[in-house]
Amino acid sequence: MRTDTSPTIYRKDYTPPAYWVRTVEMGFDLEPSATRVATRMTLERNRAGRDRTLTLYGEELELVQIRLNGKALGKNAYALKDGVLRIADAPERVTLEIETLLRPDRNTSLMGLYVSNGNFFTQCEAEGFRKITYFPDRPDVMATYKVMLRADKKKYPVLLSNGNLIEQGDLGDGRHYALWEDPFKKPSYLFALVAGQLVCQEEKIKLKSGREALLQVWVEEGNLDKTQHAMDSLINSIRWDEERFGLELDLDRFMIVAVGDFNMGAMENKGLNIFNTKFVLANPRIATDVDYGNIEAVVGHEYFHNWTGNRVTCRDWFQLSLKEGLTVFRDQEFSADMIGTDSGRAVKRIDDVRVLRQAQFPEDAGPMAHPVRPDSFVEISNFYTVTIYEKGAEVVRMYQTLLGRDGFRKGMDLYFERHDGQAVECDDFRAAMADANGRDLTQFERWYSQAGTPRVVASVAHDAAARTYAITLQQSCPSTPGQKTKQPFHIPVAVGLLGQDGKDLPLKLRGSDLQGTTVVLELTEAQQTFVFDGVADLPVPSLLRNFSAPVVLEYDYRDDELAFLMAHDSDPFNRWEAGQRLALRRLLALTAAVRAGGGMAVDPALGESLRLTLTDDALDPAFREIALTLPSETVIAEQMDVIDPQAIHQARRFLRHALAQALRADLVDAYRNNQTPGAYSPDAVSAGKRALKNLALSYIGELDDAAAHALAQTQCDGADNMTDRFAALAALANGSAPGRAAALARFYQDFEDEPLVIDKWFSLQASARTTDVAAVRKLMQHPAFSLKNPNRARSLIFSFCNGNPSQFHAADGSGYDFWAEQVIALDALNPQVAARLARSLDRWRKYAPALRDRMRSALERVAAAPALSKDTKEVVGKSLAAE
Ligand code: B3K
Ligand code: ZN
Repeated sequence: MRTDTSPTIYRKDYTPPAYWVRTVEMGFDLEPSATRVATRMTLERNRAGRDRTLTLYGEELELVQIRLNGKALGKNAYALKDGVLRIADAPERVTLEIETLLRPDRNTSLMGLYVSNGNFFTQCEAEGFRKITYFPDRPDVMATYKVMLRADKKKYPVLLSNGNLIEQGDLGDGRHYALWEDPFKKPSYLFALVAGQLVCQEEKIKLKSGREALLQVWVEEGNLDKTQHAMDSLINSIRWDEERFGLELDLDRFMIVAVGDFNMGAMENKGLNIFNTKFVLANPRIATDVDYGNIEAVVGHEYFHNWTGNRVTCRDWFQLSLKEGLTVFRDQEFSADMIGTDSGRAVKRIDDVRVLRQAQFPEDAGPMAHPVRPDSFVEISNFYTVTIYEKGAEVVRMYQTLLGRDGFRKGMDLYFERHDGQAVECDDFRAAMADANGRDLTQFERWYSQAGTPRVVASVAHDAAARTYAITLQQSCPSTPGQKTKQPFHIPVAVGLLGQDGKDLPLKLRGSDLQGTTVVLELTEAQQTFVFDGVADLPVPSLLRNFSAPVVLEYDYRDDELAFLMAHDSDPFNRWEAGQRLALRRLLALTAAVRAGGGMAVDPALGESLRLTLTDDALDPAFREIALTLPSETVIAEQMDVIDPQAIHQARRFLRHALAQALRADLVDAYRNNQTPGAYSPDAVSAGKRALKNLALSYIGELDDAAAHALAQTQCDGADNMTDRFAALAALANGSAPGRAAALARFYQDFEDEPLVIDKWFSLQASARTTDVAAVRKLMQHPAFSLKNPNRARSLIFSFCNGNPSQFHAADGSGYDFWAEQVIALDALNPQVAARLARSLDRWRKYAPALRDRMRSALERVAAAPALSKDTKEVVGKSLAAE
């Protein structure tokens, strides 16, 4: 139901439900154009409250009938307005029977029950269950479910829902049924059903307690050669949660189902996880090393939700990060442990921090900035953000940094001891961490309530005579919408000191018994000084080791100090960080030079430091790759008061070209020395070698000469795996090689039947340097393009708007016109996806006036579009409003 003024929902207005739902029984007669849903639920008045109004939510439903305690309710017996159905003065115990009629075939929003490639799927988080039946669709209402599915047996041979299969059989009329029961009570957002033509890979495993569990990965026919990695990842996830957190799978049966039309990555429905095919299907032919890593992470993430999210869930949607931040932290740790080595863990950490800086820092500085636990929203779907997920994970990580691994585990144990089977708040998690460790974490609450990225400015003073070294830390946090001033945060700042020989000094922090070569300083005031004793010679400080807090750490390093840290820091994160600081400095200077119309030049120092890293065989190839990757255009943009996308692009390209020239021989060596002959394996060591080899290829590609073209062409023609083939195609696509067009065409032909690879094909072209708006419009005419499929829309439109800044921000504003058109077109089909795209202009106020004005017009055009969803309206409204 669309109304003109969508209300803002406030956290402070939370009230417990007037009624609890105890049991839910549902019967589905599945037909694409008319699915009948009969629901019977038993409810009990909440004794804690005085409200006697039964409140149910429903959207886009045809209500066939509603019966209360056996009696049909006439239209006067309830009030139905704006998607809320209220029954006043209901009795203490209620049995409610509701029949609704749905049109899954017309459901393009992909929320509720929908059809994808002829099969039925559901998506209920956050508020999709109300598109299936009228229900108290809120996460604090938990019930047990029994679900009967009936459908044509030929068209829908497989019928799945949550929990255990109780019974199945024929109905005699060409239809069949399956009855499922979920023994665990759950909120409605974890309900799921799947019906259709699917096949599965299955495996039985023994759990730690000795119980047996059946694991299944369901896919469309023809995809069974792509499920092994997902299955392996699931088994590894189960083992890891048993080991690291003592948490066992609580079901006899655990299913993963892949679907090609899906709004996000995957969904943790109890016992029946539904996944975007992108995060299930893999074999060497179609998936890259990055895909393999993502699948492992997402399979882990959804599995880990079984405890953090499902067994203990959220009281209300403001607490979303309670399950998401915690579960992202858990999947990050899982992926790191799967690599196993210290340097592998560091590469994973760097990857995660890159995502944070690339996406979350800009969000925290823009119009949609919100605390990890927001205070208000219009549409909850807009709050599945990098702040809730990635910053939320950083907040959880800080507990571990402050309390240690064992202390963190104690906190987790207490959390489950107290709250298993409950719907709780972020504060409950913090209390468990504090109480289990006897720590006062009151101030730590500000990480949940205050938005914005804190800045920590460090300064140092060395007294050679007194042999002391003092580090002063000052913190501040910029204003964000609705939050002008901020209170100091409780920030763990891990530091080390490097002696002149490059080795860590043993640390003696005054007033503390902390020992070792890295100590965690706890910054709790606006300004604090920490003194180290016994420091005779001037050290180089290594600050915020392993990125111990999600802050911007400013310290006035000299170039030679950064080069020193790059070469010697024992903390691999900061070793990488030093290189990034140095490169960012050069990139900003070059950007300024472009803007001033002057010539660009780079001093050789950066190249020499990078050469040392590139050729240091003691370093893992994966680390060298990440160290040689320059800060992205978005990261550079965030450092500027006024963003000039063309200048940034030119500067970055110039630096890449200059480095390619300076390091050519070493890059060619790296290319040769990091081949991975033999059968493809996605393990971290092989993947690291491929990453470094392909980074070398991409740098060499900057030279755009015959030798570079030949190298890419040979790799493209001979590759036996997608990682190498795609890297080579990218190198060709970004240059002027004669074989460019033919390579793109052949790639399409070879993978025409693999939708996930065709997504890559679109995405590669969308972000190629020479692709302008006109070229994207042309690609939209390609028969394989469809706006309705979220993966496809993202692969072309999002990749262009978010991944090709210099073309998207064309001076004539054509990119913005295109953006507005696509947001409006998508909004009519799928508001969630449209609202994501709407965020591409978040930072419009930071651009030069000519671009800024054009962006504002485009935003206004979208805001004024008729029948706009509340999703998109909230995003563009906030963008235009914030100052
Ligand atoms: N919990 C789901 C996200 C649902 C998003 C709904 N708009 C996936 C996840 O975080 O695991
Ligand atoms: Zn999640």
